[in-house]
Amino acid sequence: MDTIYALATPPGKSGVAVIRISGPQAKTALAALNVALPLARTAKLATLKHNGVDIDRALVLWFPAPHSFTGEDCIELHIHGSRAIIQALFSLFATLPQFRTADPGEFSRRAFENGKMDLTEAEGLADLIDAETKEQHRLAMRQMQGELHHLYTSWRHQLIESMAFIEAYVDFPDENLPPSLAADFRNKIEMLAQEMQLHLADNRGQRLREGAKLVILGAPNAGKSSLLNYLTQADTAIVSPIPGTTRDTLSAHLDIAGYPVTLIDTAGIRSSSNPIEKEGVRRALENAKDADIRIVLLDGETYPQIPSELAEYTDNSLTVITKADLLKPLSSTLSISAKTGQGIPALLEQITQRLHTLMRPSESPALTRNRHRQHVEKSVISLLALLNAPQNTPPELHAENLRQAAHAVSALTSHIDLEDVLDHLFSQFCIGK
Ligand SMILES: Nc1nc2c(ncn2[C@@H]2O[C@H](COP(=O)(O)OP(=O)(O)O)[C@@H](O)[C@H]2O)c(=O)[nH]1
Ligand SMILES: [Mg+2]
Repeated sequence: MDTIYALATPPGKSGVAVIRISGPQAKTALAALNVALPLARTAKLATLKHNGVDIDRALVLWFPAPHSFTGEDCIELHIHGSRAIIQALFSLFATLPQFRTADPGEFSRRAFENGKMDLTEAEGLADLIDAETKEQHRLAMRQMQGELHHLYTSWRHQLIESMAFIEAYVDFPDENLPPSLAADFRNKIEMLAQEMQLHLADNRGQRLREGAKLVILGAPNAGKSSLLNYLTQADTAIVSPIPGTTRDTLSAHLDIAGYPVTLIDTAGIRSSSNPIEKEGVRRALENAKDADIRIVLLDGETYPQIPSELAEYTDNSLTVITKADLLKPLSSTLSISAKTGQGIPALLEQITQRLHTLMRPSESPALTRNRHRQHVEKSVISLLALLNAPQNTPPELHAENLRQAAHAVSALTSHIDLEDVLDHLFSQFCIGK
């Protein structure tokens, strides 16, 4: 097994940088730097020195196996974040036997291989590093701390228990299950299948991880680009009094009340003979179709006329009148101004309500990836096959369905024929993680 090393902090200049070293030869790095092994898991200030040259004064930490992030012998060097220091250390490590630089995610992969975390916890860690908003952060923490691990492990135990129960009858072909036990057994499986189906029906975790898509629609000149610019606090889109200025879709990432949102500005909807504008309108309508939230803007200057092309999009959308600064106060419909900001807090409040519905995490653990969905679906299919089997089905067949269900659930957390899944997951990490 190679000993691997990498910068665990971002490259470049910084006050402090951390180098991680993991593997059976990790100790030799300290020997090469003339540093005596510190007490386990205790920070020690030391001068790193090689061939008589002082390289840095650093904090040195020693984590002997198995009590380390990877489960292997690990060393952390908290050095000054200087390119020259990093380079000096890396060129030294390159000369040490069985040392090499780590691949992306290799530390986490070793932690997984050594049983320090299961697959869902590793995914949680990846999501935690990628988290950009408060709610994503909370969700990733829950997963990293083992929420899905506990749920899926408990499912697996229940399935294995049921399997053992059924297999006890496989060896006695003349005996049928006593009816009361059979009912009990069915009940258990039914409840488990139901719990899995509820888990599948809740897509808030997945949404939160991926973010919601919010599309702004409206006639040309309604004030769509002005709203995008106002919400992003930047000149993201060109604003002009010329109708048809925005022809392509523009997008920006926003954090609204802790939820990740991709805001999309579109070309104004109208019939046009200009092929470029036509394409813009087509893209706008396509985006409108799979939007999680649609905001339809009605131009305050022409309100209450609603362009007929927009009528079919006002259902199920937030309908908002623009240019409120030019209007007398309106009571019923929400009106906003991108010039003065009036009405925008109320609009954000309505958007937030919808985001809560789409993504607010519940008490029960939520799946966060398609990978989870696929395995849980497989497991449910096997359980339903069991439940729908005819009365006189031999116990072997029940056992086989349970085995398949358990296999699918095991794949959620552990190492089962999924080398490609592992490669994919761990390669998404940055180097040093
Ligand atoms: N008075 C006023 N003018 C606005 C407001 N929002 C947009 N406009 C003007 O309306 C015109 C069209 O705006 P724009 O954002 O480009 O509309 P889009 O075509 O829907 O993207 C521009 O001249 C803007 O300055 C507003 O809230 N108040
Ligand atoms: Mg525009």
